[in-house]
Amino acid sequence: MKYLQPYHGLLLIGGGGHCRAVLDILSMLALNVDGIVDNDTDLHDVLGIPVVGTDNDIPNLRKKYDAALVTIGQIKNPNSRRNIYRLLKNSDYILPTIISPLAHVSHYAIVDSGTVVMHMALINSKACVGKNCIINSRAIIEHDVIVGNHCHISTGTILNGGVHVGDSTFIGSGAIVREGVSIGKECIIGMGTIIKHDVSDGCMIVGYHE
Ligand code: JB2
Repeated sequence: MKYLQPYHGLLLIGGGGHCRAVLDILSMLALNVDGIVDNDTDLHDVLGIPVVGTDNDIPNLRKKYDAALVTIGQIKNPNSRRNIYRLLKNSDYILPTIISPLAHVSHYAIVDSGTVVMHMALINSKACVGKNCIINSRAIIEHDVIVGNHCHISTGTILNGGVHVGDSTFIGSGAIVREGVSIGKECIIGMGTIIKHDVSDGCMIVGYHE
């Protein structure tokens, strides 16, 4: 089945591994991608989709493409994703919300624009996820969780009920956050970390946070 595409021309910004994973979701949704923007001028196509320019071309490409999505991944530094998101907004692109058909997003949850919810992720009732986030494969965002803008909740992470995550925070694969805990903005939580207590803005935590 082809979903109704509510815009003409979709660009993906960043043509690496994360982009290829997003392309898999878009193909399941039967949504066309019309071009990739990547700063690597040696990259000519991604899974058959042409690279049509670099970031310098983004404002001009708006004449041809209505919508765009940031598909640069994010491990330790949110800056590229955040800057490109702002450039896209300032250039007047539509930033769609993309939800894998293999994910479950509660009817009572909110997921904001430019965010991708990847295969097998769960976003439960009354959860709220901000703009330009990656909710990666098999992440669990439980009821009443709030995730800010520009966050990457990585593969298999568990955010239990009522957890708050500030803007631009990265939470690595398989991390588990106790219910009700608040994690500040611009934090880096390493892969597999168990978080039992609140974390202040800008902290990097790896291992076990008692
Ligand atoms: O500022 C940029 C920019 N920075 C890197 N603008 C544009 N337009 N493109 C940029 N890129 C491009 O993103 C690189 O040239 C490269 O093609 C791509 C990054 O690819 P890579 O495969 O190294 O990483 P990724 O960001 O797609 O994926 C990371 O994050 C995902 C969430 C990986 O760590 C994955 O394993 C992870 N699943």
